[in-house]
Amino acid sequence: MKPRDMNQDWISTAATLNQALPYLQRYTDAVVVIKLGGHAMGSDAAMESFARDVVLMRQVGVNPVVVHGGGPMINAMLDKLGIQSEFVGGKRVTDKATIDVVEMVLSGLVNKRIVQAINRQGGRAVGLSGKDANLMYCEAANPDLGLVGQPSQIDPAILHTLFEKEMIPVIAPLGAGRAGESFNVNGDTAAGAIAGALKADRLLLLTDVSGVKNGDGEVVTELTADQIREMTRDGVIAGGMIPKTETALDAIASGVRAVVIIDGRVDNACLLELFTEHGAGSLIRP
Ligand code: X2W
Repeated sequence: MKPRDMNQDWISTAATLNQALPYLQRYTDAVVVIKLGGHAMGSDAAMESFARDVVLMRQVGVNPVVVHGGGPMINAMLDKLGIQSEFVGGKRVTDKATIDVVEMVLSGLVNKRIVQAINRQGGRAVGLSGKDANLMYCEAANPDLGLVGQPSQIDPAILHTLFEKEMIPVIAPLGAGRAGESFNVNGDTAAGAIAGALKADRLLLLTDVSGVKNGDGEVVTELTADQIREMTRDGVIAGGMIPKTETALDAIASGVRAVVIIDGRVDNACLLELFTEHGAGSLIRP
């Protein structure tokens, strides 16, 4: 039953919708690539909320693309199977036994969990990996890392086909090798390469930090690519933020209009960024 009393909550909900109009208009037909990391998909409630955000985007005419990770889920399965795993420079050293587990976990469990969550909210999500319709070919990133792939050729045609049908692509970061091998691609790297090939309007990197911080530890809401390079040179950007900002710079160099590093733990982080004046996290532009 609809509540009849016009309490403050409902009035502010209506006002929020009203104020969203220019943002909704701005993003009609926009391509928004969202990287959902394994750490950001903890509880079923968080997944449900994320799925609603994505379905809402699609409902108002945005073309969302979800590229996911799943590092913690891969770790759990490798543990169960007694397979040792190590990371070098933020990438998982991947041998033949490991890639089989990576593919099973990402393309199987994680991808289908996201697809199902979106479809339960009324969307039409389609699960893919980089292997489907030649979406992402890779080369070995570094011989020391084994089957870790660097995307070398992206064919986004399948994504445009899905956009035309108002379907939501959900992509597991595995790539095909020219010799028939499978490559494990870091989720951020895959999201950046796919966003670049689509010349996306936005790449949203959902993380578990509140954004890029300056020397005083405050989140910087807007940065240029040059500022990112300077802050990296000065050691202000360091550690786990470096792969994110590198992905952002690569994506911008290949034609993505802006990249946003946002805290995926905040409720409705994607909506806050796209459809409110407030924005969220750190916006990086050319
Ligand atoms: C990652 C792929 C999953 C991923 C891995 O094997 O863990 C490499 O490291 P998150 O949750 O986004 O970290 N691949 C090469 O990126 O997951």
